[in-house]
Amino acid sequence: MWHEEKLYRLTQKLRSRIGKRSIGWLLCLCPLFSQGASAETIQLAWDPVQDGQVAVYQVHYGPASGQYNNMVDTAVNTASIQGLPLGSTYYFAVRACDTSLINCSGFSNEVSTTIQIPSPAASFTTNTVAGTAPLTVLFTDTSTGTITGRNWQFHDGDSATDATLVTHTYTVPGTYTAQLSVTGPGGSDTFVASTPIVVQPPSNTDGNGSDGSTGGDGSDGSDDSSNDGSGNDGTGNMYNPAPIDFNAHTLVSFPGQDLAGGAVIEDGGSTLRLTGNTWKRLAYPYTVTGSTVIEFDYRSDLLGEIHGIGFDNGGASANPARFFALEGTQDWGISSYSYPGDGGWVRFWIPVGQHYGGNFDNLVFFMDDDANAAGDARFRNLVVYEE
Ligand SMILES: [Ca+2]
Ligand SMILES: [Ca+2]
Repeated sequence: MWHEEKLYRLTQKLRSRIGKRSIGWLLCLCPLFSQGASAETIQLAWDPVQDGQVAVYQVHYGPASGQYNNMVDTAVNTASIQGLPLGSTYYFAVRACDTSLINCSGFSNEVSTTIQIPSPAASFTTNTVAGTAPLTVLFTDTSTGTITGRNWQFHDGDSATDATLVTHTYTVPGTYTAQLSVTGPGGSDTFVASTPIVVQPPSNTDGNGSDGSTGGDGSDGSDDSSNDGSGNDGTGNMYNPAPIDFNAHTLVSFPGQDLAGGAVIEDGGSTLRLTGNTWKRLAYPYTVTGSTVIEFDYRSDLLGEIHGIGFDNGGASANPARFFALEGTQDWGISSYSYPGDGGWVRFWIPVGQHYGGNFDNLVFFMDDDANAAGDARFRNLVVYEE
């Protein structure tokens, strides 16, 4: 008993002595939080204590201020703490101890941080990037991160949500740059395919006599290469005559509709741009048959009431059964061919002859926007041909 009591007193004395000396240890816990590849890993650093007695630092931490229910030891003045729940806030304080781990300093200042949830990174792959309409493409989501929502835009007017495997069929020939947007608790991300999907018209093997006029294709080589070149010229298909040179045509106001803004010819004649509330006709005598196709690049930067194109024979009124409405806030015209509305160029392939036929005098381009006179529409590399 005596020995035990003596030992106890001696221990208390030592503790007291070391403990008093330990009071002088001051720790500044620097709020150096960084998150590594594994986002839930937190790095901490603090000023070292310049005292030979200090053998270990204890980092105490927990999900509430002053309530530290976790602790890690380290011999140096930094620590890496792993496995913290994403989105939670944690509080940290450090103290220095001697080798006994009994004699320790008080806690340093407390610091806290919220464990950030990493933003998802969107990406996808496709099983093909080219083919003949109708072209069915399998899209596979390869995004990373925590994802709670997906939005697929195929840019032919169709979209899909949520699924990680999506099959989409492009029925209208053209060049489509699909994109996937993902969202999660850490944010959102959008991935735009680096390689567009080129959908070619159904192969034309009937040796249509009108193809002989396609000798002029050379003049549109530069334009085609950025849009539908791989679909058209690459295959040597002769379905595509030279596009309209708008500079070679006279634009005529459509009665009662050509009210604001105007028409500008761009790209050396290959593009007609309408702005405001503008309708234009140009003389283009053509007999629309069951095989007639009108094909063009289209782009809009500002949405108006009706954006579109069609044939007509003059006159004072617009017949909605003749005009294709590509987009707009007004429900008017043939709306089977839709622009996705993202501001980029989209190739349209419209089988006009499947909607109407007969002899026509004009092509009509319209950018109707009576309310705001603020629309924008561009038509480029336009061709009319027999399929
Ligand atoms: Ca109008
Ligand atoms: Ca209108």
